[in-house]
Amino acid sequence: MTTDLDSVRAELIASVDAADSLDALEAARVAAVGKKGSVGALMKQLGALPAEERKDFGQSVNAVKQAVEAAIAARKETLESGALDARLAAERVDVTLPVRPESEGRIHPISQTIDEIVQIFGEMGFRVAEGPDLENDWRNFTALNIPEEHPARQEMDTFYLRADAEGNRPVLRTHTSPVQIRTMMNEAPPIRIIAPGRTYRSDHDATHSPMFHQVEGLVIDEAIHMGHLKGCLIEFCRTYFEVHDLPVRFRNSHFPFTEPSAEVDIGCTRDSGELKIGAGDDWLEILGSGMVHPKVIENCGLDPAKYQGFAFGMGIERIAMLKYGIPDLRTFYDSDLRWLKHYGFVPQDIPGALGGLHR
Ligand code: 2U9
Repeated sequence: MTTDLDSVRAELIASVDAADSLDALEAARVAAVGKKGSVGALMKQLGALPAEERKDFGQSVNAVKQAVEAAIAARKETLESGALDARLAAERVDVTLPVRPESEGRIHPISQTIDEIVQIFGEMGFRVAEGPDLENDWRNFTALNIPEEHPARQEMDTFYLRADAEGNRPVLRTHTSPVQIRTMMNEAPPIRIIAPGRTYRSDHDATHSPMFHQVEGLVIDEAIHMGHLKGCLIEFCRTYFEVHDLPVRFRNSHFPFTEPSAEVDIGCTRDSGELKIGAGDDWLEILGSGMVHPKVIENCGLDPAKYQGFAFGMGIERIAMLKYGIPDLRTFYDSDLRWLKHYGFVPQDIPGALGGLHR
């Protein structure tokens, strides 16, 4: 019995052309020209043929094999370019779309301001230090050279918790200074840190909130002097307010934890009630500062004859209000989404030397 090679070839080519994926094509290839495929089965018939027919039959089977292989190669090319087209269509990028759709969420101005402050001092070599909101009396007052009879210690100004068995009353920290005390007690100089965070004072009116945010800074090393304090804080004020020639003034002041102490003012104008930061005939208080009191250095176990340093502190709400024109302190804590949409920042507003005002 001789097989009708034309119809076998037609059948195999049809099965190749019917393959609709590269996997299906491979299955058709194995069935047609694979080791145990149809063409192989035809070759096995050779032995049963009379000797004079073998050559012709063998050549015809080979021709079938070649035709099927050509069909496989052609189909493969078609399927591969189809797969590429499908992938290109699926991964199509419309380069005319905006870079990113504007996100719904907003960064709170307090977070944005802290990020900006961290960025500016970070570039000067400061790192961020943190501590708990609940502190002991020693770290919040005593170590800072704040005397027992100081008004800040009174119930009127400070939130105290119930006393423990030994009579110690935990206190909601009234400034972030205990973070600097912890750092001085635990780390060896040189120290260069800023401590942003929540602080608490028993005070509530249009310009005071019982919880507010501060950032304080501390530098301790050998031979630190007032020149370092001035250079550092002038640089901060000019970078934060984005006014490169902003006038900065150091005014004599007094704090228990620094000696000498200075309050820092920046130049401004107040024309017809509108405040404008920059060169002008008026001054605006921005922060407090001073050389760390030798007693504070000693309280933390360091030798004040060897180590000196400077410290500073500022209210974050206050400097956020001044930079971003937010008129009312109380609105910071209202969780009003319309307010946040107006004063908040989109996540792409990455704080940096060029960030902030130019939106
Ligand atoms: C240590 C030593 C010294 C931190 C300082 C001020 C001056 C200051 C106020 C600004 C406005 C607090 O938010 S505010 O009410 N702060 O004027 N803070 S020096 O001095 C320190 C801190 C820690 C160990």
